[in-house]
Amino acid sequence: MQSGSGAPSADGIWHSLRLLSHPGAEALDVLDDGVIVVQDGSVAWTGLGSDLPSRYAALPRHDGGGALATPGLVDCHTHLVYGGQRANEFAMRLAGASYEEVARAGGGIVSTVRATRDASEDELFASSARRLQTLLAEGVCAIEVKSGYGLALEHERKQLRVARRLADAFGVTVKTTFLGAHALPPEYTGRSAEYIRMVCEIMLPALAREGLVDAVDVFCEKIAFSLDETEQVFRAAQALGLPVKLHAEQLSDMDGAALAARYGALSCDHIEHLSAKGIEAMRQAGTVAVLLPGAFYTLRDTQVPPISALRQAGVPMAVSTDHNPGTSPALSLLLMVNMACTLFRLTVPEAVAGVTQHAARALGLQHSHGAIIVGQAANFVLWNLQDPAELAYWFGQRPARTIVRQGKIRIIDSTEAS
Ligand code: DI6
Ligand code: FE
Repeated sequence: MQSGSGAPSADGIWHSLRLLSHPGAEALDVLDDGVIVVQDGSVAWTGLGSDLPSRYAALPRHDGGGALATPGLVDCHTHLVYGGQRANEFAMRLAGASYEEVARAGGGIVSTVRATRDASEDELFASSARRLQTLLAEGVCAIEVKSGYGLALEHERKQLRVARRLADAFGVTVKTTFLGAHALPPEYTGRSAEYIRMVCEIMLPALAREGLVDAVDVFCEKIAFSLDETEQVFRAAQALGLPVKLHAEQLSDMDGAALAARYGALSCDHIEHLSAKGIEAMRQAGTVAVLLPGAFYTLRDTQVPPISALRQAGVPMAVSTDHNPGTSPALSLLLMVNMACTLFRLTVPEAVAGVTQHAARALGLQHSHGAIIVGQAANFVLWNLQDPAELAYWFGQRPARTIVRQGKIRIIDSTEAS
């Protein structure tokens, strides 16, 4: 695995590809004899080999050998930067405790807050970098990273700074999301209103001023923040010109999705308990539904998100790891693709669009990521797979053969490199 600076340039003609340049939720249309031309790290041209314009003829050639090629994957919901781990809670849940019970017993998010506050920025960078590398090796080229385990200005800043450093160090697109309203920190017990005021008036404006915030999220839930508190945070985000997203209707229907849609949310995430009203509001607002099967699986949830209603309404569905130490210690986006099909009954094209085009849209990156787009930085993956359905079918494989990220060649599977 190569990090940011030293990786070789991907410039040249990538030919003999079976090219899936724009994964659509309806069908995965593969172009045989596909070509991607990369110049100065960007996609200069893409299409059929027989149509390749002669002006590119002198560029170096990279033989795809008939490999399936897709856009780089996008993991649009993660809590990647945190201290410690919570394997003890896994055992508690196996013994019968619910997520809410674990949280009420002083575990849960707040225990990760302690470990995150105790960690230095460099320690957080080192532990997050290891996790990021695992995701990147599978073909992730853009990732969202949330704060929300600091819950105090200096510690939220530390998390977001680590996210920015990861982007530079690994040459990967990172979108940062401020999730100061993730849980009530222990020092604010019984003073939720005061904490939210601090989030809106102090933390968010300061971090936004420092250029650390690309979007704002809230955990709207009975064990977290109310609808009213959520709206206060959204208003503060709006005043700063920042887009919002929401952890909505994961454990109960809080009517959060409709509120988020009113604020033009990029996405509503989890949404197991999403109502018909919420779906209609999301449809009207163009809000993406982000499905998180890793959390559903870990919590042994039984309430499946309303997939067929979302499909019928034409709400774009994305799929993500929700990587976090409590409810989704998942470091494989392709496993989430498989689970989205098996547990949520997504079709294969829906699940693949869910980690490419629709995931990009959930981050406001649809004009640069999630498809192979002329004029944008080259982010694509060549796979050791025949059929695009294999992206959803296998689990536990590392099928990426070659990864081009930000115009550079990041890995070449040693069995394929010659
Ligand atoms: N929903 C989740 O699934 C995670 N955060 C959230 O708002 C859980 C975070 C944790 O348990 O640490
Ligand atoms: Fe989450």
